[in-house]
Amino acid sequence: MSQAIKEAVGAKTEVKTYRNYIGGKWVPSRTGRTFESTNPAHKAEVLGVLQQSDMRDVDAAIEAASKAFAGWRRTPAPARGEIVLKAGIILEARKEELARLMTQEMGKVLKEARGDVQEAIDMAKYAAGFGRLPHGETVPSELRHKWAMTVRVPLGVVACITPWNFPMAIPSWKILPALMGGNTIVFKPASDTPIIATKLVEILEEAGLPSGVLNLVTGSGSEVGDPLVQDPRVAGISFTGSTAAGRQIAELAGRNLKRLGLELGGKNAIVVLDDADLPLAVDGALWAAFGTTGQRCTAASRLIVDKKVEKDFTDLLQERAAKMRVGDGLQPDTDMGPVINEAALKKVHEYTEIGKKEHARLVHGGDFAGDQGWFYRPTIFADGRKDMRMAQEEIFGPSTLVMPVNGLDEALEVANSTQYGLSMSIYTNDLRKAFHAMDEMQSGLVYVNAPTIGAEIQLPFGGVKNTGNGHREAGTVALDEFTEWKTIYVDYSGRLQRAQIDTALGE
Ligand code: UN1
Repeated sequence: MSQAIKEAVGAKTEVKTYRNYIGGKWVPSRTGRTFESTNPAHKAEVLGVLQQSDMRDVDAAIEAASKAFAGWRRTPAPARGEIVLKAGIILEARKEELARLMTQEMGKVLKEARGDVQEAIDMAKYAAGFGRLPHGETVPSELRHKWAMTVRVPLGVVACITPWNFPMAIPSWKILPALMGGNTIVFKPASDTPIIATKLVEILEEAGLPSGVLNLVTGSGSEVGDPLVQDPRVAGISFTGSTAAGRQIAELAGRNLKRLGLELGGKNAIVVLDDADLPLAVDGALWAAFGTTGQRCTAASRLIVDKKVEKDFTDLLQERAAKMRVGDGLQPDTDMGPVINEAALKKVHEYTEIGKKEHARLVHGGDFAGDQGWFYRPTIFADGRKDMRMAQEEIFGPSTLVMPVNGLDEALEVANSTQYGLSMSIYTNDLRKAFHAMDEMQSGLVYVNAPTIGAEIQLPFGGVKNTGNGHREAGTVALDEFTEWKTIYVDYSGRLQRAQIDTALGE
């Protein structure tokens, strides 16, 4: 029964309280304080009560993770993989239930929530296989009777700090490879989506993860995140969120020379050349700008279009946006759900005001869409220029800017004109232009004739410039963020052999 129906029939609503998971036990916070998780499509609907933790809970979680480390590090990687695979199988069996919960807690439409859970299932199946892959190299030594090789070793206790926009997929990109690398974890999920994060932890527990290997602490960035990243017992941090928060974490982590993987903001662009398949480009732009209500770090908030086709493109896009239904993502006819919370709604609208002041031309939307939830209309501005704030700053909502250009060179120059570099795409049927763009686009992901969103887990994910710090998640390199290399030499000659000095040619 939905909250609305319960209220209508006067039924008493039972709201579940969720706890932290520390050392294999579900425990309340030492603060005695709690916070609520609500449904962004029905502001009044409380989905659950969560622990408002502080540094004491963080301390207990780090302690538990530190204690569990020796046992987990020594657990053979194939055995670690069995647990991760089992978690994937449980996720698969519970996909629909988890997707529905995700739509309620995060707001994305149901088919996208299914995709989010699917991304975690894919990651579990993929990461489980790491347990049986080579984890180093053997390399010839310069000297006789000597072996040289490398092995991956875990970092130790790692902190996984995750955002609300992919509340199942992104934690799985971090937690599962970190586990496969032999690390133990303190997981701090975003406070907008703590229930779905709790479900992921429950599933890993059910799959057989030993006590203390994964610990969950819910609460704010200042009370949980800050002490977590500053604690000297935490060897590595993996964070996805805003560039401002990432910069702060990097400063704190830098003082202690911690391993740090950052996945930060984006201002992604779709380039549409005059020879492009225009309806295809419009399909892509609509999906990349308004899918997940524009709340993907890969969302296309800039549409850089050749002047020769810009009017047709914009008209078509406007027509399509006008048909989009905004509402509760559980309703099958909803095309776009709410934004995550009131602050996000205000921010999106603030950028509408900024766009108008900067004389961008409002083509569609620019207004709220009902007050039951945090709804905003799909918003399109045109006549964009690269010096506009709308063209430079991440909005993280359903707002996009059409930017007219003359030809490929100007398109690429505009595309590369921000501090970010996560995802870019080009629509063209000219092979030479496509390859030129692939070479020149300053971004971690490049798509040809496809939108900026929709990365697959078997390839590396991450960005350049201020989008990150050089790390990549997922793909064959997923373990790089969570392991160190150990180089081992074994000399069985029985005598002192000096590298670079003794020649191996003689006996
Ligand atoms: C994000 O928005 O932070 O490529 C991740 C995509 C998704 C992941 C997005 N697979 O759009």
